[in-house]
Amino acid sequence: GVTDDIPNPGVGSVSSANYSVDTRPADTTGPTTATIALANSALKAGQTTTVTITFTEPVSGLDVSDFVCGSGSLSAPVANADRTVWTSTFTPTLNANDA
Ligand SMILES: [Ca+2]
Repeated sequence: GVTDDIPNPGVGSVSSANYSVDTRPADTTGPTTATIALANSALKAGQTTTVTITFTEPVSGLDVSDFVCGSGSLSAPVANADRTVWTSTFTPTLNANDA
C-alpha cells in the first residue's frame, strides 16, 4: 500500500519479529503470609523433621539465611514446582524446647 516519490508502488510484504502480550494485571504486592509447620514437634534424640513453609503466592530466593533458628539447624529449603511450598529438614539441638 505504499509508493516512493515517482511514485512506484511498493512490492512484497514483511513480518515483524514475534511479540507477546502480558494480559495479567500488574502485581504490586509481595507475598503476605507464610505458614510454617513441622511434621513432628516432639522429636527424640537423633531425630529430624520436615519443615513445610507455605506461601500465598510463588516466591523466589528463599534460602536458609532467611530463617532465625536458635534451637537447631535447617537444611537449604527446596521448592515445589510452583514455588508456593518449600520444605527443609530441621535438626534440633539437644534438650531444646522452643517456638
Ligand atoms: Ca505478588
